[in-house]
Amino acid sequence: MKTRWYKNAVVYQIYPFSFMDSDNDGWGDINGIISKLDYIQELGATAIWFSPLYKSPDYDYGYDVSDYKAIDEKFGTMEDFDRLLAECHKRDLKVIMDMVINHTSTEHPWFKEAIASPDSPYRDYYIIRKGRTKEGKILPPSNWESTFTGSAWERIGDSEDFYLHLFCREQADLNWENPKVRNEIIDILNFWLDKGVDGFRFDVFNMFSKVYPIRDDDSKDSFQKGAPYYVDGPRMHEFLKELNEKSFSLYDIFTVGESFHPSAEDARKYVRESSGELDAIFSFGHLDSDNIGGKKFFPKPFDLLQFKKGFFDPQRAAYGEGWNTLVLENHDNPRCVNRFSIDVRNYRYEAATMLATVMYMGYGTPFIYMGQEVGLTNCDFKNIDEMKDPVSHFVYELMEGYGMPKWLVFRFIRYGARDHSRVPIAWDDSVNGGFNKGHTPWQCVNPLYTEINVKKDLESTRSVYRFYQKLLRMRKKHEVAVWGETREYDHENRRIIAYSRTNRDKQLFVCANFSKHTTSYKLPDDVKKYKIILNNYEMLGRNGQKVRLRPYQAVVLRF
Ligand code: TEU
Repeated sequence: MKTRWYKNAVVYQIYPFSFMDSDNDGWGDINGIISKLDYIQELGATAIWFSPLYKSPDYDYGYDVSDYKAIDEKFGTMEDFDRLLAECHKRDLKVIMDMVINHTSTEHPWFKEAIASPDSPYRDYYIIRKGRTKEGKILPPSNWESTFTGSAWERIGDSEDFYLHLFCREQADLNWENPKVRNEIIDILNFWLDKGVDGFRFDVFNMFSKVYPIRDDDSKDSFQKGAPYYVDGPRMHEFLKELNEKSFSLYDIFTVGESFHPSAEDARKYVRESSGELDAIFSFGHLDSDNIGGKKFFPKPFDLLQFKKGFFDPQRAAYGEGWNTLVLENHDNPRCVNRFSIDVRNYRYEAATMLATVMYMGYGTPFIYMGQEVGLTNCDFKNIDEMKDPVSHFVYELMEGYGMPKWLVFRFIRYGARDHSRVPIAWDDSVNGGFNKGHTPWQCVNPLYTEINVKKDLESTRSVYRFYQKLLRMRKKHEVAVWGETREYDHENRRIIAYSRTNRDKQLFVCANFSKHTTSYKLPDDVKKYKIILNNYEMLGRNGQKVRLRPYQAVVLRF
């Protein structure tokens, strides 16, 4: 029976490499996570999503899985995991596993077998095609581009064959057309579900189905070459329905898919309860409001109207038919207080609490990325060598190849790098920010750790963590915050975001100033008599229907 518990849930995301290193070897680990579960529970989270804990050679830090049924040694053992699961459940924290099944590591035994011989039955587990010969040269089977730059095809040794990889060359795309592959995946999902995990986050799920036969992408406006042939492919809905029938529907779980630039129509179908596919997806439209064309490394001044569209559209699409997610940060994005043209130097607390209010009063399940709850900031990387994410390096090489000066390239990389959110969590001002006892961490610590850390935040009178607690408690208390319909007001306003949540006779109104200038805002006529139930400042300036919102001020009114 499906209770759909996820609708009332608050999910906390952990990137295990960098959360807590209990054995002082430089890597975060499962025992470290267990030692911090009370902290997560007290925040108000009710579920944890773990970025991959499986065995991996870490070309893409866990997102290249070489054994889906094993815990990677650096994180611990399967016994440690079982204990983690039990400790989470003891605290009423659900456990959501990351499932990276668009591709496997090239070190996965299936792939090794596949390339060992052209007659291997595993050959058809992957997407392997003959290259094209032109003027004596062997070229890739199509002009498709990898999300991580360059061709999406890698040649197998000196044969004429290539395999498809939409990410790193060490991440080979699985052939979902092959029913054996789908059965293997269902077996993996049910292995974890039988252990008692409570759900999955599916990595780039809307790339599972590709258009065949493989062909060149000749369109001029593709997000990246080939995307029309590997995003929202023709069998997507069918594949999800099959997983649902043979796995998800047999358990009371939450399934959330990370979508890659989905079409509005497909996005709606993926989450519609009557479709029987996924429970929710992540949409990142609002996070593209400070970059050019969805490309993270290319800055543009923050566009609040674009943020609003990306924030409200998925809520409207899901309301009444399916479910939505609310995301400000994850392991693929810089810290939110450093984005959206925010003056983080002067208003870190105000901006962190304003963003949380705007985001988590929306319709959908809140997702909070580790460290976000204390307003951690981007890392002041000094050079590219301090960055571990392969994407930062690929894009660096690409831009340098265009002849751009190194200092400029590095500025672009620093703007969008995934590394910012992947540095070890600063727990306090001791060595390595309390991440461990002094062993050099796999990734440098944010040099700001003595200034900005969890301990300091908890001790401060302006604690971001305490504000999050208040906000999440309020969400729990006012059911309308979970179930209410969202209605946007004054879309054209370039400083203020405003919306109501309504559920029968219960109504909330949220308004926030996204700028560092005090700004007046006239409340809608129906918001006449109200009570302030949340405010990230002590006071709210009022004059009749007008409110004066200070820099990054956000309020929630009950009316
Ligand atoms: O991300 C998919 C993805 O497309 C974005 O991460 C984005 O393309 C990337 O940040 C480049 O800017 C998922 C995972 O979240 C990510 O960590 C993995 O690297 C990727 O899939 C491949 O598994």
